[in-house]
Amino acid sequence: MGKTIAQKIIAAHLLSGEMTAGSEVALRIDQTLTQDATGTMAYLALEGMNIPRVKTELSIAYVDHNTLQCGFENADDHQYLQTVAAKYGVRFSRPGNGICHQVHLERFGKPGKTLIGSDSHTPTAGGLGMLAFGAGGMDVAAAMGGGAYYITMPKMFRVNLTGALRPGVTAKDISLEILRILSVKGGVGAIIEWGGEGVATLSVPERATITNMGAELGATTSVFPADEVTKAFLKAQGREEDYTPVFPDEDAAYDRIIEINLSELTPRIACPHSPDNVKNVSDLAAVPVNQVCIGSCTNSSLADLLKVAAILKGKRIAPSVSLSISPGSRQVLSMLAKCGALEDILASGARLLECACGPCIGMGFSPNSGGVSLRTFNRNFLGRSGTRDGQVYLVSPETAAASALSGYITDPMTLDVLPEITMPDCFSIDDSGVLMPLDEEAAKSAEVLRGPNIKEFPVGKALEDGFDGTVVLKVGDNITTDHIMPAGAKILPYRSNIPYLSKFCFEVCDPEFAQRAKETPNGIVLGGENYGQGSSREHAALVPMYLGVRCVIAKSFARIHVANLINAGILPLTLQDPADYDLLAQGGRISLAQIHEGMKNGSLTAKAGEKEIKLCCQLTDRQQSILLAGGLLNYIGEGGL
Ligand code: MIC
Ligand code: SF4
Repeated sequence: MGKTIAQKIIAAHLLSGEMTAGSEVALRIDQTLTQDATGTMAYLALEGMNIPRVKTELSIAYVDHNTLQCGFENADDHQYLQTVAAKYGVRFSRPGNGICHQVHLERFGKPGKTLIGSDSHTPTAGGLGMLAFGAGGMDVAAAMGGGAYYITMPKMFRVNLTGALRPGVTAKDISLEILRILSVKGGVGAIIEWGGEGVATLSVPERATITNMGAELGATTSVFPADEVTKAFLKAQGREEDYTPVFPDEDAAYDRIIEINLSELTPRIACPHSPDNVKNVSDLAAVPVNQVCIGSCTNSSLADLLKVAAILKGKRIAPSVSLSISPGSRQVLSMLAKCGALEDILASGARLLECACGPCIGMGFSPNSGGVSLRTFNRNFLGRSGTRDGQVYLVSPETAAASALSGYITDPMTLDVLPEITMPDCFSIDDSGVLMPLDEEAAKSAEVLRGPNIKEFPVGKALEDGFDGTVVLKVGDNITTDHIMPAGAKILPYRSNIPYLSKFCFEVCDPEFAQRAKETPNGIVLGGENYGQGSSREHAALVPMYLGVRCVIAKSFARIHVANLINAGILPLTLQDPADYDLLAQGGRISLAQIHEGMKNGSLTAKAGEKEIKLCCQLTDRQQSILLAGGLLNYIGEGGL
């Protein structure tokens, strides 16, 4: 039987394991990326592994999340990242050079290669035909050190695209449509491959918008074929030699096939507070808008911003609207400036922000109280914008620009003329924002600079055979890592300072949580479906571990988060009967016994008073050993890389 794209790339990188859905496979990783908000912990972990140089073909440390520098903290972290990268053989993308996924797409991604990144949107590179995964920082550190990356072999979904998009309908609308079809947990355990005749009509950045938002489906990753369009993109980036064709076999088998006719699609909008709460833009027309933000790793390419500039050209934004534009990279910004499009954007009244994540992660530009904010981003989780009652909607750049002009949610298909844009044959290339590491000799004596904001990496404790715990928090379905460990301008500077960060754990759900967890020995968190969806931040596991959480019991888990829990030494258990969720209450006592035996058998029984609760504990041998050691760092310390 033929192979899918993902199966071909996995087979070419397979270090161990069976390629049957549900089994664990170990993959050789060609490239890694980190960003600053997760990178500090990743490099602290790498330093702890005693490996003098990274062993990958290419590793890059980007600085794009924490660029406000409201105090010494961010600047300290940047300095640490720059010096640790130089010493360990990692390239360093300076603050202002752009958002990791956009820069990686432009300058470094390669079809047919594997990439892991300490950011959940690393699958963006799937737009180039690369197999790219989001992962926790410790897993990225292990891959930098030459270790394998372990995934559960996913099912294969295929989305067949037919027809072609009509003017005003965009790749973002395709992303939102698939979220409408599958929901935020519909991609869990699957790789999504995009195919069909409609693929040839989409540029690489458009494909990347779609693979980027595969993260919102919970998918392991998403990937497009690498074809003539990919080759032309790489050629325009001056790196045609990086092209390799990547296609599925004609007779590749998929577990599920979904059809989308591009010609029938209309502009879509995700309503608060979930990316799968999708409606037609036309159904919300006339909703007044306070703020519009254009940018993020989903929609900040040159083509996106040229379209925005063309819609804004010669017009002024509505007085009631504040519009921000964050170009995805310095390449995008300088090309906008050279061709005059930047002038059209500025003349419309827009505010230009740095080439960074910015408002997407609540680093500035929070909406007003209860304000309606239209964003071209990928996440609209409660409170993520920095304004708890902000009403964040996700839209395409075209919908965003049209709405900024009118002051109301506006379907771009209603605009009189929709601009045609032509892409340059050559992008302007200047890699001076990416610093090369020191050579091996110089690296030996190079100092790594650590400011007072860099605290020690917390390590877990070995998992005992049994303990009595307390449910310190009970939460519902689809809890995101933004609930567990919020980000935003006030907290993000402390990503390398777990003790300080811990004060804000679960703040969105329960401001008392941190104090209570600290005072309660053997805390247990009880969650619903898809617990830990969203980002790859391992802080959402390290911080609860630091606060004494030993175990999370949920109806189901999101892929990256469950790996992070294990890496932090927290036992993840699922309820065999989801109805038992109702039997357990916050504050209730739970006894776990014969855990070690239970891990081997895949199930164990917990006692909650008189009740017996059956729990699943499907862990590979490797995961069991990590938990027994008290987390990945201890396990590696015992020779487990
Ligand atoms: C996000 O979009 O949520 C982030 C911020 O990029 C995170 C990483 C982090 O929390 O640092 C992600 O997506 O993994
Ligand atoms: Fe940055 Fe937002 Fe993309 Fe996360 S989703 S990498 S915060 S732009």
